[in-house]
Amino acid sequence: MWYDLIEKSDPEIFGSIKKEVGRQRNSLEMIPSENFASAAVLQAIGSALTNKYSEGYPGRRYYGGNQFVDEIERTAVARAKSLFGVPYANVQPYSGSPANLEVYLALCKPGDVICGQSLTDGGHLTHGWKTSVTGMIFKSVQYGVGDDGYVDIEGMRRIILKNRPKLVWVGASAYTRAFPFKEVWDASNEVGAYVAADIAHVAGLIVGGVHESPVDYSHIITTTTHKTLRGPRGAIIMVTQKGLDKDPELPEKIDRIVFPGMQGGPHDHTTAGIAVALMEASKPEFKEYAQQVVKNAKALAEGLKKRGIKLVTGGTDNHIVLMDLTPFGKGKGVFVQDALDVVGITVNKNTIPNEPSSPFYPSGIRLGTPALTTRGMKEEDMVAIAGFITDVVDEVKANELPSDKAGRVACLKEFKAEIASNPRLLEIRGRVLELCGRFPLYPEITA
Ligand code: DSN
Repeated sequence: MWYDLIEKSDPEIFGSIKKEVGRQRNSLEMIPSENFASAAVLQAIGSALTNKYSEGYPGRRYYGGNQFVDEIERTAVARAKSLFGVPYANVQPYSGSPANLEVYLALCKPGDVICGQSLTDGGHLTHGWKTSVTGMIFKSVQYGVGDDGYVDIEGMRRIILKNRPKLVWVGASAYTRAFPFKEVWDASNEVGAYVAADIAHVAGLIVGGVHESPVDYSHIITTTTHKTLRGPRGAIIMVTQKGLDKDPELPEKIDRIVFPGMQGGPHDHTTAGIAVALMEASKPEFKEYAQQVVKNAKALAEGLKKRGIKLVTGGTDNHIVLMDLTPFGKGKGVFVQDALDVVGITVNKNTIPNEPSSPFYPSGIRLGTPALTTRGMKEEDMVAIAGFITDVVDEVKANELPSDKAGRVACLKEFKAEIASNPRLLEIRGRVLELCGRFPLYPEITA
C-alpha cells in the first residue's frame, strides 16, 4: 500500500487523500488542463529530493551536496531540448504563471507594450489580462476571435502593427483550433517583437505530432508540464534557434531572471518528475496517446452536436471542446457544471466568445479528453459520455439566473440542494460509475 505510513502517522490527511483518489477513480475528469501523471512520476515527486536546496544551475550551485541533483537537472534539460527540438531549456520555473512572468521580466520593462489573446476569447490570464499583474505593469493590447470563434487574423495583425508591442504571446487555454503560430510570427516580425509561444495546453499534442510545433515561429516557448504532457505540476522555458539568432543572450537572460531574479531553490523532486515524464513522452506509445486524445475530442464533439449541442467553432482540432449553451439562455454554464458534478463528470464553466453573461456566470462549458484518454477510453466511450452530458443539460437547462446578486446566490444554493437528490441525475451517476469501473485508475495505489 502506498500511503501506509501517512495512514499511521496522520489519519486525518490520509483520509482526505484516500477520498480524493476515490473521487479521481469514480468520476470522469474532463477539465482539459488536467491529466493523470504515471505512478512513476508520482514516485519521483514523492522522493527525498524534496529535502534539497540547489540554488543555481548544474555545476554552479550555491550549496554543497548537489552532485545527484545536477545529474537529474542535466537529464531533464537534455530531454526537454531533444523532445521539443530547441537549443536551450530551463526546467526550474515553479509553474506556468511564474514561467510566463519570467519571460516578461527577461525581455521587457514595466510600461512596455505587450500583446496576447484576450482571456474572454480563450486566452490566458498571464498574456496581459487586466486582473493579472502582466496586465497591470505592462501596457497590454489584446487580440481575439471573430464571430466564427477562430482567431481574427486580420484584427490581430492590425493590433500588432498599430501598437508595436515588444513581446507578443501566441497560445490559449480555451481555444479549440490550431494556434496561428505562423500568422502571429509574421505580424510580430514586421514590428521586431519577440514572440513567445505558450504551449501549456498542447505540449503533449505537439510531441505526439498532432499539433504544429512553434519551433520555427517563436523566439521563446513556455509550457507547463502537467497538462497534455502528463508530468508533475511544473514548467519549462525554452529558447528556439530563432530566439538565439535574434538575441544570443536570451538563455543567460532567462537563467538569471528565473534564479536569482524571481525564484529561490528549484523544486528538485519536481525536476525529477519532469525528467521521468519527458522520458515517457519520448516513447512511441505517447504518440499513440496524443493521437487518441484528438480522436476522442472529435468523437465527443460529434456526439454532442448530434444531440443538438452548439459548439464554439463547430468542433475541435485539439483536446478541447467548448459548449455554447446560449441557445438555452444566458449564464447556463453554472447550472450545468453543478449538475455534471452530481453525476461525477468534472468540467469547468467557461466564457464563450461574445459572452452575453459574465465570467462567474458564463454561458459555456469547457470539456477535455486528455485525462479520460490516459485511462484508456476510446471514441465509443466519448459518444456514451456525450449522451450523459446532453441528458444532464436537458435536465437543468430550464433553470434561470436571477438578475440581482443576492437572488443568484440564493437561487444557486437552492438549485444545489435540489440536484443532490434528483432521480434522473442519480440514474446517470450510476451509468458514469459503471463506465469508470471499466477503466481502473492507479492499480498501483491500494489505498
Ligand atoms: N488553469 C489552466 C487551465 O485550466 O487552462 C491554465 O493555467
